[in-house]
Amino acid sequence: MNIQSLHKKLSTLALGEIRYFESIGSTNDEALAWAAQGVSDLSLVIADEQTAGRGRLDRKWFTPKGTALAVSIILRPTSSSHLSRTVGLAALSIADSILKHGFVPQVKWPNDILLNGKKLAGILIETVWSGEHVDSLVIGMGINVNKESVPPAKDLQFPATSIEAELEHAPAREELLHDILSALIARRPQMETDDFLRSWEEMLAFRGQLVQIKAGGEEPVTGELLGLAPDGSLRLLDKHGNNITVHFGDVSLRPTA
Ligand code: BT5
Repeated sequence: MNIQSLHKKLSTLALGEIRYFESIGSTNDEALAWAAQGVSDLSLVIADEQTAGRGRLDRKWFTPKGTALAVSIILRPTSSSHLSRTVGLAALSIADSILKHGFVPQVKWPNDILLNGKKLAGILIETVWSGEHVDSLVIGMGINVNKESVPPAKDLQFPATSIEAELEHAPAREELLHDILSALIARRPQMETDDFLRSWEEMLAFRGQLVQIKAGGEEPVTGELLGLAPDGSLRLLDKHGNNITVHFGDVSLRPTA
C-alpha cells in the first residue's frame, strides 16, 4: 500500500483529500487536527502502521506494520440530525465490504464488528466542535486484515480475528477500503430512514439473548437484547419486564454465560 496505489484504487469515488503515512501515532489524531483546519468532506488519513492507535477511553488499538487497515474518514455533516447514527453508518459500511465475500459479520454494540463471534474491527468516532455545533466527525476504523494483525490474547478483553483467518484469503487493503468507502457513500443519504435503522439492527449480535452491559463505574445492567432506539441507543428488556435504554458511552456488552 502506498499513496499511488490508494489514489489509483479510490479514483472513481467522490472523496476529499488523502494523506497516507507509513507509520503514525494515530490516524484519528491526524484527522482531528486536519478537520479542525477545515479540510473537505470525505478526506482520509490512512496508515500502514500505528504506534499509538486508540480505542475508546484511550484503550490501545494495535495496528502492526503491513497487516491491517487503519483509516480515519472526515465527515462534514450538513445537518445535525441523526449524527448519533454515524457509528451505524461505519458498521454497515464495514459489514457490506465483508458480505461481498459471502461472510455475514455482526455488530457487537456499540462499536465492534464481529466475524464468527470474534472481533474483526473496531470503530472510534470523534467530534470536532465549533461552539455548540458539530464542525466535523472523524470515523476511525481499524480492521484486522492479515493474520499477523491480531494481537496476542493477553492484550485482549474479547477474542479477535482477521479477514485472512476467517476467509482463508486476505483482500488487498486498498480494495477493502474502496469497498467500505463506496458502501459509506451509498448509505450516507439513507441515514435518517427507518430502513437504515432496520439494517443496522439486523446486524446486531446477541439479539434475543441475555446480555450484560457495564457502563463506567455503574452497576451492570442485565436484560434481553431487543434492538435499537431511533438514535442508535440499545433497547433491553430486564427480568421484571421493564424496557431499558442504554446510551452510548463507555459501555461494554457481553453475553451472559
Ligand atoms: C475500538 O475501541 O474498538 C475502536 C478501535 C478504533 C481503531 C481505529 S484505527 C484507525 C483510528 N485511529 C485510531 O487511533 N483509532 C482508530 P474499544 O472498543 O475501546 O476496544 C479497544 C480494545 O480492543 C482494546 O482494549 C483491546 O482489548 C482490543 N484490541 C486492540 N487492538 C485490537 C485489534 N487489532 N483487534 C482486535 N481487538 C483489539
